[in-house]
Amino acid sequence: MANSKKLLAGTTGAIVAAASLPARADWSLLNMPVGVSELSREIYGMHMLILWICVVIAIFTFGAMIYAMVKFRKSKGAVADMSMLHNTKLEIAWTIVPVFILVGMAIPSVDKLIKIEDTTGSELTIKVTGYQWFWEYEYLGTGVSFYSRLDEASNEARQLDSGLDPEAVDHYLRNVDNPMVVPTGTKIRLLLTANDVNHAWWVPDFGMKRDAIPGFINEMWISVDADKPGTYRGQCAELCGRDHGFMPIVVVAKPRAEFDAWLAGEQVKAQQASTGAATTVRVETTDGGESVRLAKAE
Ligand SMILES: [Cu+2]
Repeated sequence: MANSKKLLAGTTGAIVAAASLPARADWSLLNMPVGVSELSREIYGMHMLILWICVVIAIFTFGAMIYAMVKFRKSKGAVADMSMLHNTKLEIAWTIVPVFILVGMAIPSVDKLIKIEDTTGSELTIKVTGYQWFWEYEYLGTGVSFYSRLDEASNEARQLDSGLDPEAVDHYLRNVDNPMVVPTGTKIRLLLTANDVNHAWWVPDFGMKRDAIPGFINEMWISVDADKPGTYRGQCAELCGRDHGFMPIVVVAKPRAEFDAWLAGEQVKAQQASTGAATTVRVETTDGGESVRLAKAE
């Protein structure tokens, strides 16, 4: 009797503790974010629809199972009903019903998959290359490209025996030196590849994650809502080596006009860098071929 009282007290304590959790925990972290694009909202909606279908199925099947185990237990003298064995009608029913459920789930998800793959109508293409352990963003056709690495403050604080408090670093391990900049309200195609090992480009607020594989070009597209400019953060999502955890992704979404001004500024910088630092010279090689070298401008 004392034992069952202890058990009751323990269980009650656990329930009370669990009930007080919402005050402390951020429950939104348990789920994927709704995101900031039409595509991310659709993916979220699909995810919730499937989740609730699974919840209903789970309640129904576990409910039936628990009910049967309690109601027809041996100690109550229950005897197996053999008419349920090899019951053709029942077997057809429990084959057909799941087929309908699965087809019902497949139709809306195929619709989303087609949308995810459809990069037509994109106004800007950015080639994203993963390296051990940073990213390169190349705005195709504009001459603008740059590397994006872990920011200096995080990098210093992460060193062993740095003596620095990571808690004091703004967006510790989630900040970069040069963020990717995109215009809002614009469909942007991303071409993903890698230069060494597999990486994966993932920004949860865009609802999308895709592998960056050496020798392959993967496509995806993003489009940030016109009314949601801001800074969105992500990470490499493919275990890519020692510093996998130190190659974050930061995307700054700016209104179109601001983005155009930023891009024009970057183009000027790129032009100055290419004319000021080096010029390309072609050199005849002894076997009749040609090699390209960079030489310092005079
Ligand atoms: Cu990586």
